[in-house]
This record gives sequence, structure tokens and C-alpha cells, in this order.
Amino acid sequence: MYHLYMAPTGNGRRPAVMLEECGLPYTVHKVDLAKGEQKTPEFLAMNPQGSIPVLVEEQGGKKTALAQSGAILLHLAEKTGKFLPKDSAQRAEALRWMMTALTDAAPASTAIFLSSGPLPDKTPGNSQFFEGRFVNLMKVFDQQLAKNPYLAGSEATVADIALIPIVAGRQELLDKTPGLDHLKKWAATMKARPGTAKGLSA
Ligand SMILES: N[C@@H](CCC(=O)N[C@@H](CS)C(=O)NCC(=O)O)C(=O)O
Repeated sequence: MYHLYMAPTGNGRRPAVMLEECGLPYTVHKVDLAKGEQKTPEFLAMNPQGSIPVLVEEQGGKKTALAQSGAILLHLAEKTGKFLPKDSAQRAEALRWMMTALTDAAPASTAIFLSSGPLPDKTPGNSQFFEGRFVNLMKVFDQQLAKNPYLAGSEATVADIALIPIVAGRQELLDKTPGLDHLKKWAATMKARPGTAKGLSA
């Protein structure tokens, strides 16, 4: 049995999509970030970084907590044998695009969020700058998706599960951006998958 501590953000929903797609049973525990619930002693005992998501795994009376959405995806992929190709070259490709989503696209999306609110010195130029950076990255994913229906080939992998919450969270920006047809088609395909749809609504 799994317990997912999350908030309705891209990072929080990523493991929910993976759990759904793998068909694993789990309970969602919503963490109110605005109230600082991620900084309570109970939460910090699970993740000293004080951030969501955290996946708690209960097995044989033992509980283990795992933070970082990317680590959660890989852990579940290894456990279930799903969404991580066995072939070494395909596996490398899946990991490459998963990391581009997690280490490049996710922070670029976070920068848009920060410049629209929490950043102390805001100017409209900042938001435009960060939106431009995000769209440029999306063009790279779009080029890759021109070659194959999914990021690492003909099947969905951890790469697609890593990226979809980011793209879904920036729907408004992407809708007003011309082009990106392959990325938009891929997003529609991903969102039509029942597991992904359920995970994205967590
Ligand atoms: N790289 C981390 C990012 C986690 C993260 O930034 N979580 C945010 C919400 S999306 C959070 O908990 N922020 C609250 C805080 O840091 O106090 C992951 O992918 O899990």
C-alpha cells in the first residue's frame, strides 16, 4: 500500500500519474502548502527538505518514505517493470528525456510561477523572459515528438509521465503559442489515457 503526500502542482501530481498508470493502490494525503503543512515536524521526518511530493510505502509492517518526484517514478518503474524500457539504448533515451523534463522544464515552469507572484521584485519583462525560456524548451520536446508518438519511442515511458504534469499546468500559455503541433497532439494523447487523466486531477 502506498500513501502519497502531495499538493495539486505539477511535481505533486507526477507520482499520482505514475501510480495510476501502474495500477497501484494508494491513498492521497493533501498537504496545504499555503498553511506550511510541509514544514511541520511530522512532515520533516518524512522529507527534511520540507517539500512535496513524498511517497510512503508500507510493506511487511515497515514504512519507508521517498521524496523527489523523479526518484519516485524510477522506484515505481523498477518495482513494477513498467515505463522503463528493457533495451539499453531505449532506456537511455527514456532517462534522457525524463531528466530534461525534471531538471530543465520543471524549473522553467517554476520560474514563470515565481515571477508571477512570490518574486519580490516583479516586472512584466521578467514574466515574458521566463515564458520565452519555457516555450523554447517546449520546442525541443516538440521536435522530439515529431519523430515518435512518445518521447522515447512508440510506447509511453517515465519521460512522458515526468513531462505531462508540466505541460498540463501550462495549457494557457501553450494554447496561445502558435505551432508546437506535435507537443499539443502528444499532450492530448496523454490526457486521454485514463490513468494519466486521473493522476492529473489528484
Ligand atoms: N524537485 C522536486 C521539487 C519539489 C517541489 O518543488 N515541491 C514544491 C511544490 S511543487 C514544494 O513543496 N514547495 C513548498 C516548499 O518548498 O516550501 C520534485 O520533483 O519532487
